[in-house]
Amino acid sequence: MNDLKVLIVDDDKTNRRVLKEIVESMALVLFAKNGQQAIDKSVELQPDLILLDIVMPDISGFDVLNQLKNNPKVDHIPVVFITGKHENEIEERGLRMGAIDFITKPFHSGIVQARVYNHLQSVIQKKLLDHYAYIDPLTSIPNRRQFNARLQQEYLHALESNQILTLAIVDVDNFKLYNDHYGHLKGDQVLKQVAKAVENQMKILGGFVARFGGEELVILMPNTNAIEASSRLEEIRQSVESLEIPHIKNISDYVTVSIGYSSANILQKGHANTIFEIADKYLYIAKSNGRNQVNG
Ligand code: GH3
Ligand code: MG
Ligand code: MG
Ligand code: MG
Repeated sequence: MNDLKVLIVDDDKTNRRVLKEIVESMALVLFAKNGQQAIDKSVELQPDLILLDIVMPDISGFDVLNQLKNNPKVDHIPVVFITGKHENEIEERGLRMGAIDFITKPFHSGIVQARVYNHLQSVIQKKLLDHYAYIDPLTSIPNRRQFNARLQQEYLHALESNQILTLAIVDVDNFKLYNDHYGHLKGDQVLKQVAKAVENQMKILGGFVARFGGEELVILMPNTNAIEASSRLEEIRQSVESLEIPHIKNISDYVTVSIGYSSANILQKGHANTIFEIADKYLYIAKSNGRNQVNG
């Protein structure tokens, strides 16, 4: 639980200190002294829960919540109002705006601690669900669901900024023969090693990698043209072969991959799926031309 972060937003120093004492056994405590700081720190530090005062000298807590709910980077972060305001209308307004709880001052420390604890339990559950929803269980890299979301995001970004987006499909060569000869459990180990190698290379080269399904990985490289893509993907291809995983049924002595890619100036294209289809076509050509190669 120690990797949880709670942002305490209050213009009053004493309030900040009292809340810190309540929260610090459960999470790392971050502070904001005013509304603008609350917004900036939420975006920058991505807290797991925000305890938000309402009356502050610059922006009110309501306006802070409104801005958080209108920013996709932070709209998911649960917010609890902690305030001296007691009117039912104000509590109703806060909850209707999307706050998950409303605590009035003066408060009882034990009750606040129990409430924060319960909210943090929900955060932990959600993180677990997100992990199951978006991470491939075999390779521990992002899965196809996460890739689909990322593709839409990168496609829109490329469109707005008039940049070239490269999409590549990486497919293990003669993998059915590998399984037939070495067994599926050994095959699983190979997929893990290949995924890790490609992911490590992408960390260096810049880009996003996911398991698309089966023995296929998919790569997104924002702001990358065909020439840059070609040399980076060649490095990826080599990094897999240089793992030197024996594969006596392959065209090389080792496990290899074929890669098809498409570097699209997608302003001219209608749909994100088009660049996937083009990459797939080049992958097919890489296979027909003898495998263990990059084609785009
Ligand atoms: P090519 O070089 O043309 O890509 O041939 P290939 O044998 O790799 O391609 P094919 O599509 O015929 O077979 C893919 C194989 O990948 C078949 C399937 O058993 C294997 N595979 C898919 N997912 C997994 C997995 O999670 N674990 C293991 N061990 N094998 C898998
Ligand atoms: Mg205040
Ligand atoms: Mg395949
Ligand atoms: Mg294959």
